[in-house]
Amino acid sequence: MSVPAATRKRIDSLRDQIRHHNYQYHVLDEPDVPDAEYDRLVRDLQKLETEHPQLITPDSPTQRVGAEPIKAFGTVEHQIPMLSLDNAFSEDELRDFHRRVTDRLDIDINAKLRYAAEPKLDGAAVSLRYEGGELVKGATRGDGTTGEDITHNVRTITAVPLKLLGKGFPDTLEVRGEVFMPRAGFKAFNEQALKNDEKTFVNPRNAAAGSLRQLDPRLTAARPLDIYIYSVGQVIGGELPACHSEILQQLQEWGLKVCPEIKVVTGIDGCMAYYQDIGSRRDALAYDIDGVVYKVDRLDYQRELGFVSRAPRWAIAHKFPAEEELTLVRDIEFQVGRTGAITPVARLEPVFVGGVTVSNATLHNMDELHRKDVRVGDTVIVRRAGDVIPEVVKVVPGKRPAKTKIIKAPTKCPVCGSAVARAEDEAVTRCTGGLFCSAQRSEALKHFVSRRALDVDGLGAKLIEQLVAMDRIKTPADLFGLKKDELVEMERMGEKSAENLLASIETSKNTTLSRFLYALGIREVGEATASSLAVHYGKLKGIMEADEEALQQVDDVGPVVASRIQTFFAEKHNQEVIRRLIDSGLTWAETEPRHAPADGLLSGKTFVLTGTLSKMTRDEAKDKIQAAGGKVTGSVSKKTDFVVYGDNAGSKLTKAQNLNITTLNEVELEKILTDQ
Ligand code: D41
Repeated sequence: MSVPAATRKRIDSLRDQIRHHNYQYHVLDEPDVPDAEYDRLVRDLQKLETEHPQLITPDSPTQRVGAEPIKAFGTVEHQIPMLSLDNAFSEDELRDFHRRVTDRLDIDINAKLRYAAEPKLDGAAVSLRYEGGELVKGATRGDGTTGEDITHNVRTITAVPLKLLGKGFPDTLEVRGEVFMPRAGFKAFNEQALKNDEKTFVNPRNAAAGSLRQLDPRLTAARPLDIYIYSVGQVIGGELPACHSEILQQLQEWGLKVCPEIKVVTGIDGCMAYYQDIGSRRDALAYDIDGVVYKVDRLDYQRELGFVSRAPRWAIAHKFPAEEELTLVRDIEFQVGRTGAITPVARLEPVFVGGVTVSNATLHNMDELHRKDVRVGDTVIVRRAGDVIPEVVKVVPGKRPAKTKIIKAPTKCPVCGSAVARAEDEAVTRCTGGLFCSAQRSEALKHFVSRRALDVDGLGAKLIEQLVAMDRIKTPADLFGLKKDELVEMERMGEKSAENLLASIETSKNTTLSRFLYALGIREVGEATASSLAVHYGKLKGIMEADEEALQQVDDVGPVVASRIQTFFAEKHNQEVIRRLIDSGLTWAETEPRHAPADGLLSGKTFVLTGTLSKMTRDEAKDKIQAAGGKVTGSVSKKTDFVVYGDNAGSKLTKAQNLNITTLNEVELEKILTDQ
């Protein structure tokens, strides 16, 4: 059957357009058409290909996912070995590297030698082979000489072009890079796996490597994988630029994805500045990295330097401090928090981990302590990642001494001796002493003055503990009665710091309703809820007088939170503290309430939104429902009246169906918004 030339042309044009949009979206991160337009192009192409299957080519953008699993992995010989990287664990070791490089090149150690600096991704190294611009082979690094054929799986990674863009690329172009799973995708994947009772991954690196080792490409296609290309392997029939950084730039123009953080720096100072900068932004990156890599930028220098035993002399990985280390548990003690929560804490032999010396690590709660079976005398793995509180990950069983001490749950508060209690549905044990317990008082005060609450500068933990211990401060209101002469009497308090502290206490009096509510430390009322309450009511009085039912009209306030808020403000003691705070001059601007209309079309109705809506965003849908008096909550329960679902709706929709709750698609939602 012959195909009209116009149809062939249309198919080619659709493929080119789709490849271009893929490139904009996945490689440059600058989508240039709305999703709907892109989807339309793909559908048009799919339709033409179904009508003319003889025109389907392997490099068509519709052909990413093969239909059938493969039986076993083939092997791939790397024509040019995939080298490994040497590590530097300190600035000194980096300086040694730079000295070796400049010595061998016989250039001045202080000459402005250019390095390409890039983040070191924590994923799986792969090789991609393009022939005539078409992706023909994908392979794992393996032992550097032989890897596994994972062509069927790399094809499913949307950031991997099946066909190179533009022209001028070599006949054979083999590139190397790191396949990784961005943190958000990793989290979502694990959450879904947990729900489905399926295997979860310990970290994004294992997730990336595991996903590439699937026999069924449909499984790999469902994993949120991404790639950054960081070097070239075999090149036949074509020329590349003379610098590593320019090669990467060229690869990007041919449609390959390169890390946007790559920078050319000069000398050791340039490397160190880059290391500090990336290190400080590490937590904000979308993916895990474990260091940075520096590569001598000039290829003629690279050739001159060569390599030793599988690692190039012209590159080095400068690692961040390890986030996990081994150390000894000296003791296990219990800390009492602001809400009375009693937390077991391991006192450790100090150890350098995650860039700081750690001597305490949380064990979270009694259940965790028992599950991990941590005992005094044990050797444990401690972990400190980013700004997260250090925690005990697990015991090293082989290192347990003959004699260990097992810690029992406390039967009374270790600070004030009050009884302890544990709510049925909670993992934490709490001290029932309330503000009788000095630990709870201190912690409540620390929270009250913290940066995101009243933000009082210069009132540290030690000072608060002293003031509480001497009973000088019993409630936050006492803070505003502090005098200079008594402050000067305190440990490590000079005249100047006392004056500064009083000044910042004074400044803190000018605050916002949202900060004030957050500062009160009502259980379950974090910053987001405090802010919702402030917007909804505008005035403190409204909140203090609201009953539980009314409170539940506020965004994200469910029955539990509503009850906590109501109980807090019903307490005479709390009312008294608030009155005294206001009397001492605490102020904020009050606004008009932004209640949902009580007589709206949807008043009294509770909605849950799930899946991807196509006509409006979830936020827009929420605004519309609220404007009509309805309430939008996050989880489906018997109290939910409607569940609005879009594409890829998950467990919330299933739950709604099980509970016999009315479900609405977008059209049906529009309908009840206008004419119910
Ligand atoms: O981000 C990485 N993980 C990364 C790995 C990177 N940015 N650059 C790398 N460069 C090389 C050389 C210098 C040998 C081309 C690497 C790796 N190698 C590498 N990854 C796994 C083993 C070696």
